[in-house]
Amino acid sequence: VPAREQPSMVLNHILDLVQTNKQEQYRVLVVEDSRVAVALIERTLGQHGIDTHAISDPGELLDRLESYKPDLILMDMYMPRFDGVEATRVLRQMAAYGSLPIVYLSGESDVGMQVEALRLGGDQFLIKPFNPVLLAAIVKTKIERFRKIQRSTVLDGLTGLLNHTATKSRLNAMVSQLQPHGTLTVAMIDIDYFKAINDTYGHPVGDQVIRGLAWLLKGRLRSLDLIGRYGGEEFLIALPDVSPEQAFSVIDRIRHDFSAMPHAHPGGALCATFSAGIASFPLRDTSAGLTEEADSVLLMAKRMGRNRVEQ
Ligand code: GH3
Ligand code: MG
Ligand code: MG
Ligand code: MG
Ligand code: MG
Repeated sequence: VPAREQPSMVLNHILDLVQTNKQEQYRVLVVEDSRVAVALIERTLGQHGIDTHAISDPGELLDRLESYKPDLILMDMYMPRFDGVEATRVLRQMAAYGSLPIVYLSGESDVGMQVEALRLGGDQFLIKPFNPVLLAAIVKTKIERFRKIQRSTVLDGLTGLLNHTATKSRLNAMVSQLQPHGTLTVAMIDIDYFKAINDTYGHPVGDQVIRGLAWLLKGRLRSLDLIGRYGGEEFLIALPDVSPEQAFSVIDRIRHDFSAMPHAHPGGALCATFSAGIASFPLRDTSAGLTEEADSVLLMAKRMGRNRVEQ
């Protein structure tokens, strides 16, 4: 198992999958040495709009998994320089590929061997020559389910934003990718007197307020900005490539517009406000440092009366 694998890399890999998968074609990595089989598989899956990439060299497997980010592997068992079952066993020990669908497609007709191959990590066993309709159906349904599960591990159900863990992981990645002269501003946003909104209007209305702020943030920030639901009514955002002053004015405008946004409740509509604390790189140069600073500045904004952005 390669040493390069770390927990945050795994999560970022899933995040990449989720983000790139939005409208993207399904991708199948075909591990197969027979050119004829590869051509047949590519034609069959291609007819269903599924993209394929074929390899037959074990040395290529990990790099191709990282660069191609497949949704499924179609794995041959016997190749001159490649043992498909052994490769599957190794992949299953890596957190990033622990749940990636792996379907064997092999001429092996011995049930004992098939069972052993499944026991070592495969999801399904298909025998050559394959039935094209069945192959396409299995690939499609497995990928559909895989993408759904991937999304649910990084996205928050109420808002569709990144969840707490995914937010931290993405922030880590953003900080580690910063150039020496790069800029990054982190803001911690917390809705004011939210408990009172829940107590007065009920939890479902509180939920609507949270969704309203998420919707506003999504609409106002760029696709390269990080927006995460950090806690119940707390959001963390990170804006790269803008000065702290520019970031401040963007967030303060959002604060202003949120305070004027009506949220419906059974008896009419209410308005809510938020407070935010801002911290910038390179004044703080780690994701933990940025988060802590933004948090303590947020506390200051609360103490200074709420409905304000401080830095
Ligand atoms: P402050 O202005 O100091 O931030 O006061 P506050 O009342 O907003 O702060 P506090 O942290 O005391 O309250 C947050 C509340 O948010 C407590 C919790 O019940 C509620 N909450 C957390 N998650 C959710 C959620 O998903 N939906 C709803 N409706 N409420 C939530
Ligand atoms: Mg291709
Ligand atoms: Mg073979
Ligand atoms: Mg709070
Ligand atoms: Mg609050």
